Amino acid sequence: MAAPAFPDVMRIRYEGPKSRSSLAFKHYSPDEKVDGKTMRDHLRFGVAYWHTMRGTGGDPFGPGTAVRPWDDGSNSVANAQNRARVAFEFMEKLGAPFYCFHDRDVAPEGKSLKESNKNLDAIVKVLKEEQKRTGIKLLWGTANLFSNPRFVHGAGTSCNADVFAFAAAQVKKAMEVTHELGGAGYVFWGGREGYSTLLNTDMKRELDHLAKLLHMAVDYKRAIGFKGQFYIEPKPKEPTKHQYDSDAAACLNFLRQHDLLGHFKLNIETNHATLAGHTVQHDLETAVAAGALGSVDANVGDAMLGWDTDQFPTDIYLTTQIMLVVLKMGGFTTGGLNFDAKVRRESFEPVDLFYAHIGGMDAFARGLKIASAIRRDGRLAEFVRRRYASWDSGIGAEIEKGRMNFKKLEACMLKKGDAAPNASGRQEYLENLLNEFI
Ligand code: XUL
Ligand code: CO
Repeated sequence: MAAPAFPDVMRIRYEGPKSRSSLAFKHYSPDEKVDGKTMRDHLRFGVAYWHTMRGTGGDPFGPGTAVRPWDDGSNSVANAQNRARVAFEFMEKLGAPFYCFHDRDVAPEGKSLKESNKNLDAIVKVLKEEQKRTGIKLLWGTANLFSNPRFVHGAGTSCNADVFAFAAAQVKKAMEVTHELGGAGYVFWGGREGYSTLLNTDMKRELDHLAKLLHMAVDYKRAIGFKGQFYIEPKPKEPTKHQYDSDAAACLNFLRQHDLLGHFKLNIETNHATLAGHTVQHDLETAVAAGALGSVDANVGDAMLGWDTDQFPTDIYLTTQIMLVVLKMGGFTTGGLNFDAKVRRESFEPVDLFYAHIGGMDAFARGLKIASAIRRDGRLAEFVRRRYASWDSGIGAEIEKGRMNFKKLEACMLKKGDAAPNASGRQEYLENLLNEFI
């Protein structure tokens, strides 16, 4: 048994709002029930392996700053195996029930696909042992189809058919290991599936190819008996100028057009929605309306910066609004709240990883409790219900039932002379109402 990587950190416990300990939960009390379900089961927190275990703090202006004493800095399988054990020490001490990874986060890429697959198997063996030892589960797996230079023109949308084939092989393997580890889901994030200039791009052909890749994944899922949920994760920009999966609506349209909608749900990430010019609630609601909200990548951007800063969410207003949508849809089934977030470059010590996750978990615990209280109170839902009351009877109900047409509606209005007066939208009143609970 190796020496602990976080010797000074004990298991993070719930100490309540009065606690002054920085390494304790003030609000996340995993066994406490909210609306008949434990907070653990409501929130289904996941740790993102790529940020937490592989993030270095590097940026375009300077190298990484992160101090990670357990990491020997090499690309060896032994180092990756050790890192996997450290990941589980971290998650066990934190009390995170889930984690998520890309194939290339957990295992080094080899000189050939064969060697990469072998490396991955060697790490999956450790992940499996550690899952068994700790009870921590895999929320979702995915393949990194964007870092290696071969994916310079994309993966499923590459102009190079060989690259498409390589991507398919990589997804196949990543699906197999996700299945082997009992993953509850598998994510497809677009990576470099987009373009920088239309001058060199056959957009229709690229999109058709992407659909082909996803259909092959659906077929292979059936072939190996993988029962986890497939997700698409929308993002509008970064790394390419125009990402095909730019937002929830674009993803849903793509899935519908290519007859894939029944096989996929969406994994909505806060900072991706905001980069698309939406609030995260907008993209969550868009997904829910299509019966396709699967999971959430929990993070937040910076209002001052126009890129994917992947910060830990600490804003109670935000977490409340996310949890209002999640509760409205009846909670997560296969999905959860995966912290696709990283500590700042200036927060380079190992203990900062704990502070970051504790903050995110407490913020969501509060969001959950507040959202639940708002729902129990009922005034917000009642306001919205009443706002649409004209659709519950009379002309509105007839339209909804499909019993109306232009001629009948014209006759109605000719008789009535004008529409009934409108009522106030009461935005300020509703904002005050929300603040009563926050
Ligand atoms: C990139 C991003 C990815 C996906 C998984 O912005 O969010 O890490 O979550 O590939
Ligand atoms: Co993400």
